[in-house]
Amino acid sequence: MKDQILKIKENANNEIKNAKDLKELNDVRVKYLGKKGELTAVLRGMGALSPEERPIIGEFVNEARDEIEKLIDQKEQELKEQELLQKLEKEKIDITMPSKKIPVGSVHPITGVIDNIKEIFLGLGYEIADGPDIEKTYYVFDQLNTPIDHPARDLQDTFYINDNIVLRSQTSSVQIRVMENQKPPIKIICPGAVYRSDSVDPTHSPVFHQIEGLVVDKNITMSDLKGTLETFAKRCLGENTKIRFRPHHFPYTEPSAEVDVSCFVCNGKGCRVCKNEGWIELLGCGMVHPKVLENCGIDSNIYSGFAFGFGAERIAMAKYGIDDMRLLFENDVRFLKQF
Ligand code: 2NM
Repeated sequence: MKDQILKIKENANNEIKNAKDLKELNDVRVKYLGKKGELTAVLRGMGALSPEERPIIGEFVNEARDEIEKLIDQKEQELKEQELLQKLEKEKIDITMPSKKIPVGSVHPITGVIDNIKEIFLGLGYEIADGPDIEKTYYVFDQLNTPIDHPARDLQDTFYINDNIVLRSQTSSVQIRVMENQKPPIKIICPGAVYRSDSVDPTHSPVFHQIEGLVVDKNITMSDLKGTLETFAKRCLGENTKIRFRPHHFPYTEPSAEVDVSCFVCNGKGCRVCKNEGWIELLGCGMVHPKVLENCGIDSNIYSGFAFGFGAERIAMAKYGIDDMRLLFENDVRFLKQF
């Protein structure tokens, strides 16, 4: 019987050694140590032995069993390590390979222009004010000294929600709200979308973006307005930029003016961008009408102010030489990725 056990051990040993993977090793385990395994069969056959032989053979079987178990455990360890190494080898990544490029967008030219303008005015000590796009006619017209029969209130120019509510046609409504709620000194800019019932063409869009500025304090004069706009024009369009004022009329400012800037493309000589004028119309401005100040509860004998407004699209078009405003709204990536 001892010989039989030795033979089993030897066979088990060989098969363990030759097991190529964990599955084969497990088959060996079952074959020798399992319930129906060869060593178990030997134990079962021990009933036929004499009482003297039984403990001796029993111990011999147990030793063989321990040995086989130990060998299987060792082999299992080896195979596991081997498999791990193979797995690591197979999954190795080359961290020096160039990465896949993740496409990222770019800032829209209008957003870029507005950000740039905000930065310039923040640098001059202004705060940024915000307000609703859907606005009461009270803030868009009445408070701005725009009487009920004024052409700006025309159904043809303004999108009416009802008699008293419109899509704002300018961001001055935000400035009225600030003047009603805040005592001077006031120094703000109001960037935002505005809406006018225009048909789409190269220079018009029913939605565009405005930046309006307002300063109210004691002793604010037209020279403050001129200095501010000159500084702004230079920082926005280049240090060589000149500005000129032309008289104009707005109901909410007196006096009022339109401001042109010297063409920053040709320096005033005349080119495609300025249509050979040498000058580009940039913005409207003026000294806030005393009636507007009084409407907001600001004493016009103590305080005065200036205000100005311009379109972001106009600036973007001039700055980047864009000749059709529609390009700014179509959002064709082939256009947008140039900025
Ligand atoms: C412009 C032109 C001129 C303006 C006036 C006011 C307010 F609220 F103070 F009356 N805000 N903005 C103004 C003045 C806007 O845009 C072309």
